[in-house]
Amino acid sequence: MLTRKDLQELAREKLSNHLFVVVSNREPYIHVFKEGETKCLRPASGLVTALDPVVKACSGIWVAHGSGNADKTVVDKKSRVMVPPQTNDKKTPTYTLKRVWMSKEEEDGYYYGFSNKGLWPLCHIAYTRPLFKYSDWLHYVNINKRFASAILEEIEGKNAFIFIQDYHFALLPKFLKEKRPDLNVAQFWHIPWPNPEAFRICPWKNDILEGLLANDILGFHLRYFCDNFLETIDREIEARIDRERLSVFKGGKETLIRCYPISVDFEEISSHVTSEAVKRKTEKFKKEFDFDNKFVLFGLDRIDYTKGILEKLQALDRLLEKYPEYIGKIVLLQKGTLSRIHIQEYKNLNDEIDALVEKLNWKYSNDGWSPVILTKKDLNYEEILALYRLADACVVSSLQDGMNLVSKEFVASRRDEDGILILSQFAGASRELEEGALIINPYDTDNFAETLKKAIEMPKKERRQRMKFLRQVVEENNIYKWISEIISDIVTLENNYI
Ligand code: GDG
Repeated sequence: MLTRKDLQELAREKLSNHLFVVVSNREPYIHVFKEGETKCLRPASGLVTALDPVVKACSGIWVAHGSGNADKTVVDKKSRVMVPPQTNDKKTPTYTLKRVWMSKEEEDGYYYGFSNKGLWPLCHIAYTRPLFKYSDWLHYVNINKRFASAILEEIEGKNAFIFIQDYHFALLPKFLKEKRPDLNVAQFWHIPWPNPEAFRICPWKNDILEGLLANDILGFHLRYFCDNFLETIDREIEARIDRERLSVFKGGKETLIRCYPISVDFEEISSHVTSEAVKRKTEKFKKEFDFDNKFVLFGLDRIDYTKGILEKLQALDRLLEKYPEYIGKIVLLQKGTLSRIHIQEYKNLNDEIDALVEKLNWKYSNDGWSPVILTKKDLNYEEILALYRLADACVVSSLQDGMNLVSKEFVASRRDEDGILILSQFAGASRELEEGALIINPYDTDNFAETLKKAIEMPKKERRQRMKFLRQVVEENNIYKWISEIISDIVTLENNYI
């Protein structure tokens, strides 16, 4: 099992001659005005957990959109700030966060528009129609160019590895390589890659594919997404595909297509659950919610149409309809994290979820009991861990999901080797976790309801066996393995060994 220390050593050893640059839309530290002061917050994100130690270990640079309302007040003339803020002992390693600015109009076109009304539904086949607007596309192109300029400014005269995150930057590799063909550029696409039939409707599909093929390595969570990408290339552009090497040659340049399943910091989560802070939160929740003698289902999702929250509620409805003996004995605690609320589909979904919860609670509630507790309150890390530990089962019912970190966090938090994972077959995580989890098809309401029943009735011994197995898988395939494999491949590629 690889640890944070192994990763830091690998980064120091292999990346010492290069500047390591991570690029993402969301920043790892955000400055906000709060209660009359400027505060530096660390957004809860699996990506930050994975990449923060690497960037620290090699004193690299992280380039991201400066979205905090106090972000501009703390940066230098080149929009840079050292993070994390130094504590008194001054021993914490730091790195440079370079912020890229954009107007509301640009953010609307690049982020809400092309990225999230266009590419997000295009890549997740969840039957929400993608929307392609030329004005959004122009903003997307311009913001990709702006990120390229910001990066090029920082790496002038230096060797660098650029590690780009996600679908917000499909054109960035090309803009970088046009100016600096010597750079090593890798990109990780955190969402699925669809089949060629689905992808072909995008009006700017060739620009996107050519942009991505400027990478030296392009990573996906699953082999299935790599295969879809290669199929898409085969159908859409002139390029040679080497299926054995899993690579594409275009204009004399090779791009390796690789699968790296993302994960979580198993060790950290598994030890943090026993902390006093998590215990205090657990006690608080036990008082707040009446979970005594109830089978507790827990859901933690961004309110997004890909996450299958309505389908989860429908399955619970079916269970109670078919097996009324569970009325009063089961409760679903669903945390819905508000997301992309400027987009109409997300607003509508939020309303539909509220209405369905209201309907179910009206239909079944008795003696002060209701089947669903829906909360949208911000939860901190300790609160999330406390809820994972309080649950009998964690229910992930995504209609499509690149990986799904919630399922892996739940497993990592169950140091007690108890708890059941109910997992959609359409979440990338199901490839690794199918043996220990109860696998569902969220579109099949009856079968989903039967699976909930199976979970409620599962003997303790089987719960333990399954959880033990799941924990071995996540412990071995942790976040450090994910990033170490990517770094090793980038380095090997540079030495022309692959
Ligand atoms: C994309 C892909 C892929 C949620 N609410 C709160 C909170 N969270 C945290 C969870 C988890 C993360 O957010 C959600 O990660 P997921 O992987 O489940 O989903 P996406 O946001 O859609 O992520 C996905 C991922 O990228 C990584 O590649 O797995 O497939 O769609 O860590 O714990 N954290 C806190 N409060 C909340 O209220 N603190």
